Order: sequence, then C-alpha cells, then structure tokens
Amino acid sequence: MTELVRAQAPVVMGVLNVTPDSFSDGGRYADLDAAVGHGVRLRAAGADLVDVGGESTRPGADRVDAETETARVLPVIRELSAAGIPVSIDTSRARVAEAALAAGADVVNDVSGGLADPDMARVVRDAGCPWVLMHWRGHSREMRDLASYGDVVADVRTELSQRVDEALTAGIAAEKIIVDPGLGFAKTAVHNWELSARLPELVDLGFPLLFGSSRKSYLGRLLADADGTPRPTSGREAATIATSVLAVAAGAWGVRVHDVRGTADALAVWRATGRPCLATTVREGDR
Ligand code: PMM
Repeated sequence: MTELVRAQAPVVMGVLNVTPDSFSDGGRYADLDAAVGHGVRLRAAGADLVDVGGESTRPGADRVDAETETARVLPVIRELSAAGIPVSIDTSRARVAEAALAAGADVVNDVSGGLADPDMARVVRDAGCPWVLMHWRGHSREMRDLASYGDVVADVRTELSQRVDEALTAGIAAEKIIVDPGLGFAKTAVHNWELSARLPELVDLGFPLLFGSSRKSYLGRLLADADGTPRPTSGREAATIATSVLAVAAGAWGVRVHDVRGTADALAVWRATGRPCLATTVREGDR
C-alpha cells in the first residue's frame, strides 16, 4: 500500500457506505451481497481503493455504537479483500479500524484525523498502514456549530499540520500519511469553495492530499433551481467530476467519489492532455 501512497497518477477512492442513512447512498448497500457487488463494480470501473464505511458522517447524523459499525463493515471487507480489492476503512474508532485491518483492510481513512479516538495512532502504527488524516472539528451532531474560521484555508492548514505532527510524534512514518481538507465537515459552502480555490496552499504541506467533494450539499446548492431548491444528490455527478478534476489539476493526490466511472474517465482525459498545470500561462503567440 505504500506504493499506492507514492503513486504519481491520481488515485481514485470509490465510496461504499454500508449504512442505512448516508446522505447519498444510505440504505442501498445494507445487504452483504449488494455491498460486495457494488465494491466489485467500483473496482472494475477504475477505483484504486474501495472505501468501506459503517457509520454515516452526514451533518446531524446520530452515532451508532462500535459493535454495529463493526458488524456492518467486517463481512464486506473480508469478501472484497479476499477478491484482491484494496480496501480502506472509513472510521474514526480505533477498535473498528483494528478489526477492519485484521479482516484485510489496507488503509485507515479517519475523518477525525486521529482526534476522535486517542488509540487510533497506536492501531495505525502497529499495522504500519497508510492513514488518511482528514480535517475535522467535531462529530456530526455538533459540526455545523463549529464552522467558524478567520481564514479557512490558513486555519485548516494549521489544524491539519497539528494532526500530522501528532501522528509523527506517535511514531507514524511520514510516508504513510495522507491529508484531506474535509469538505463539508464543519464547513459552509463558502468554506468549501475557498478551500477548493486555494488547494495548492494545502498541497504545499508536502503530503499526498485526498479531496472528497462527491455529491456534497454545496454542489447541490450551486446547482439549485430558480426557486432555490438544491439539486438532489442524483444530479450532482457532473459537478463532482468537475471539482475532482480541478482538484487533481491543482495538485491533489487522489479523489474520493461515489461514481467512479465518470471521474476515472475524466481523469484519463486530463492525463491524455499532458497533465496541464494551473500555473501554465498561455501566451498570445501559442494560441
Ligand atoms: N466524506 C465523507 C465520508 N468520509 N473521508 C474522507 N477522507 N474525506 C471526505 O471528504 C469524506 C470521508 C462523507 O461523504 P459520504 O457520506 O458520501 O461517505
């Protein structure tokens, strides 16, 4: 999995929520066969990693207990891993991560960046696996009240640096660390757009950066009807692809998406056009 972290090509993480209540795919993959089947399809569509989660992190969601979360994800991880599919476990609980790693998961995707469970660093260190440290300020029920920043990019950068420093102090190897700005987590739509616009300031931290815009509500708000009704999740795919490709062009290492095929295709186009860089300037004579 260290090869994956060092990968040059943009990495595509496919989302597989085994939950009844996630905002986009909640309830669709609660049955084991449906979940495994979807994981296999994500891989076939071009996912480098399938991200399995057993607890909804949408704003306002109630927490489930660790046993319920573990029971949801373990059978799915076992089967996907046995099929040779690289898996990340989307959890902020050390116990769940430990069980998932034992069941074959390769990466820990921790939306709390190690803040929610003091034992997570030990679990990740013992496993020697990559660890996604996402920017986070609090659990789903309280995150809306925590979306207050001076300069959101500077603040997220500082807080992510603190998570990285704590991980390094806990003995996590630098090459195992991936950072993530955590779009939508204690962030308003304005914050998400500001982070997207100034992503190079976070890429500059020097760690691979994962970007997760897929189907999030700020896209629904951008694409709202004339009467202000947000576009439903099913109509946010083109915007997801656009934001994901722009993030990669701005230096992101990977993107986390629900519809892998569309984003993988768009990234293939981006690669084929010679990896254009935002810093490239077009002079009059080149047109
Ligand atoms: N977003 C969600 C869940 N897990 N993990 C990372 N690293 N980054 C994210 O942006 C992220 C995440 C919420 O979306 P979902 O409910 O569709 O999974």
